[in-house]
Amino acid sequence: MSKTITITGAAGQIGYQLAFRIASGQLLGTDEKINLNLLEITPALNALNGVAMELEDCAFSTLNKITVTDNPDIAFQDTDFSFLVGAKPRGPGMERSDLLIGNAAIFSLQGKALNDNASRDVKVLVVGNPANTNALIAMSNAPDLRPNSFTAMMRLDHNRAIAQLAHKTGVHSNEIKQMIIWGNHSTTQYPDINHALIGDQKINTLVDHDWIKNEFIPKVQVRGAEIIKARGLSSAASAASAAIDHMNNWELGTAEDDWVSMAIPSDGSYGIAEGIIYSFPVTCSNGQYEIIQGLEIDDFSREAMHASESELLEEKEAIKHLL
Ligand code: NAX
Repeated sequence: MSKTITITGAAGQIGYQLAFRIASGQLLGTDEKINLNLLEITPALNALNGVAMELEDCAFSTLNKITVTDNPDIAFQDTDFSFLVGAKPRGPGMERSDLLIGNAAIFSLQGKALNDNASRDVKVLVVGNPANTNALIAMSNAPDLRPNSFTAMMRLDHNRAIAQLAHKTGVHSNEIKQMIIWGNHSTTQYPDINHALIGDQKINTLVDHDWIKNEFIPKVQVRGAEIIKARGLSSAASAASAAIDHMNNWELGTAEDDWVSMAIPSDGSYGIAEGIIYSFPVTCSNGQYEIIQGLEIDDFSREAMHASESELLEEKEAIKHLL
């Protein structure tokens, strides 16, 4: 048996990291053979051919076949897992609404191509920004696929939050469980540690509220900008790693005593409006995700969760003609 995995924007920074890790078996394990479909825009095909040559040169035992294309219908043919990474970058002087509309065109086209060509059980992860609204557009253009096949990436934010908490409390990141990022992959996201644990101890009893509010939350929200300042380029290897974590947990399950943050179609849980792709804490098993229910939400959290919801509703309003 083999699985078909699509990466869009595969000649870009994140794509370049992702392709090699997936091809080497880090997504599905080394027993699964992989057909890799790599999509790019036409001017980047030459660079993409170079990526394909390097993939061949790795002689990975897990890599069955590589397809290089600028045609979404070919890229999504029978795809089981799709990483939608390629997106229009924000250029100088570009307004947020221009970015939304520029990307809406890409993601409506790719949504249609998924609808027409993908496996009916496809799992789609949108990484390209604005990721949540791009996922909504792709989902809306794929009426024959299940809406819950469409997700957007919050896992980098989730992992960043765990790393900051590990640093602060002096434990290994493995020991931190039940972190949550609510909302949009933007600076309105709400990193919520009210339920996070080290062993059976609540982390919010170990750190003070001022640190959470004035240092931790802003640090996680603007970590992407901090990386750009240091590296001169946006996060790429960490983003690819998070994308693999997201898809791996979705397909193969989350740890028994933990949950992860995934942006998924809201079902109204926690009073969040339906019809947006919003990040919730979820567990995964048997290839499905399920929202953790019944968490107590304090006033501070409620306000932060609604601010991010409002932003997503505004983004949706800006592209509603494409839904
Ligand atoms: P790059 O600019 O290095 O690569 C993007 C690639 O996508 C380019 O090679 C480009 O030719 C290609 N592309 C553009 N339009 C395409 C289309 N219609 N079909 C196929 N390919 C297309 O960007 P990179 O650093 O790889 O980042 C990719 C996206 O991830 C960006 O939108 C970025 O903002 C977003 N990110 C999202 C994150 C998240 O947590 N959700 C974190 C990391 C990252 O910033």
